[in-house]
Amino acid sequence: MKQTQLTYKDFGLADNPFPEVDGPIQFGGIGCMDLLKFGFYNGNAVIRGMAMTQLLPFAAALWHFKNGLGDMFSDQGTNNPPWDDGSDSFENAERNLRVFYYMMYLLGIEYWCWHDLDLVPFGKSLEKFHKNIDKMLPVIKELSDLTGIKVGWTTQNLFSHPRYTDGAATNSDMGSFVMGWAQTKKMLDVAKWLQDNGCGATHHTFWGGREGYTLLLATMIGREKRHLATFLWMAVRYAQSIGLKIQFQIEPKPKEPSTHQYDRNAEVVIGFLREFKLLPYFGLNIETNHAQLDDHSVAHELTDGCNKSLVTGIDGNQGTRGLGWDTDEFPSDLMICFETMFPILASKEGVLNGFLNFDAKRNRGSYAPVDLLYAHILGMDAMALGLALAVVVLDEGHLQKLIDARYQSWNSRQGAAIERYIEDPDSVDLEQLAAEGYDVPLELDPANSGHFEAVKSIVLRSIPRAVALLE
Ligand code: XUL
Ligand code: CO
Repeated sequence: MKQTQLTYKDFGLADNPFPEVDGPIQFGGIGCMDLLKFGFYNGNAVIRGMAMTQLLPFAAALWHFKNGLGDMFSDQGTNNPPWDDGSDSFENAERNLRVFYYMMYLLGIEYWCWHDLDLVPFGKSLEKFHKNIDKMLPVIKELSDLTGIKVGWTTQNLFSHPRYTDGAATNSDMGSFVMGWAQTKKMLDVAKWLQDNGCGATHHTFWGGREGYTLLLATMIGREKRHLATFLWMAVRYAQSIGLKIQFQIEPKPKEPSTHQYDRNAEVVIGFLREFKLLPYFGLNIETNHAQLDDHSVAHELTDGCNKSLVTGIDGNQGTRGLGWDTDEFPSDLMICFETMFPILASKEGVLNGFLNFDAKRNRGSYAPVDLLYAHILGMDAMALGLALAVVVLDEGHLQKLIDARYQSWNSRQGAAIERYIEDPDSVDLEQLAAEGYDVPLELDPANSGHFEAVKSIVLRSIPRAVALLE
């Protein structure tokens, strides 16, 4: 981040989009009640020897910045900010990007993520659309040079255009596959340009919202899955052919808008990638609300991915419990934020090698421009607290002691022999082991209890020390 203080004018804006603040958002101290300051996120804190920006590599989502805040019951949105004239013009798109950059600058967010369609409107043809993207790239460079804020990941929107009603890679109509490839290839070229011009774009995401089916009875599942794998192989080989080094990532989601999405969850994606020999080329971008839609927690998804060193990003948000659809709310639930950061910090890498993207929108009722600041401040505060809580729980060791005790029986010679069995069939005498099974006491040994409630108490009682870490 550049040191000298910038104003909205430096971003090429005629009017101040956020007159409520006169410079970058500051840390106001723990629990500070000035809501335009951070109350937990302390950009100067150093935890585990790492800067906050390394531990929490926040990214903002351009699509939600521009989200009109309509919903399935009303196309009429509530978000009509003064800088947006509602037109499909290039100038309007550019002004939005400039305000977006200014917003990130104020918040101290160092990365952003975008679909092709977020940047400029599609317009009348794919050709014109791509020309407009090219026209905007120098603006990205200007703003990136001004602020140091870089693109985290790029992606392509293969779910909004009517052409993609039945998916892109998995469409029954090959024309949609081909058009989807044109959009994808273009975004890989764009990523190459951004990289070559010092604007970031180290990651590229595939979220297949309609890569699944609506009506199973009308669908050739096997053929569609193979088409999806083909599409991904095309991206891998094309990137290689243009010398683009980029971390590809799949963002799983079980459904919505499709009835069933082929990239259902981490486990399913890992199996799919393995089947089509794509595993070396892809990571996982795990989204909290998607995990919830799969009736799982974000911790489950991240733990699955982290165990295989496959997590390359997080879309940090949350849903409304029990609602059943993707509400993409800014994270505010401390336990969810703890569950997000815990598997990352507990992993072999110990840090997220990717972006913590706020794939989150304001509530329909929060339509003031300043709510963009409140919303990101909320998410950053919540994640900082979740991070600190994960650090305390991990580093103090109380949890590990209980877990070690729980599994202690496996530390015997016999436990080690059984654990070796897959690789070494001679390590277990199957007859002998079954004979010993007759001698296993039928009563449970209290020494082996999981003490699950005590485990939860450890987390709760770590909160005060977590708060202190952020001071
Ligand atoms: C939709 C979603 C997408 C992806 C990018 O649920 O999460 O915005 O993050 O395509
Ligand atoms: Co997402």
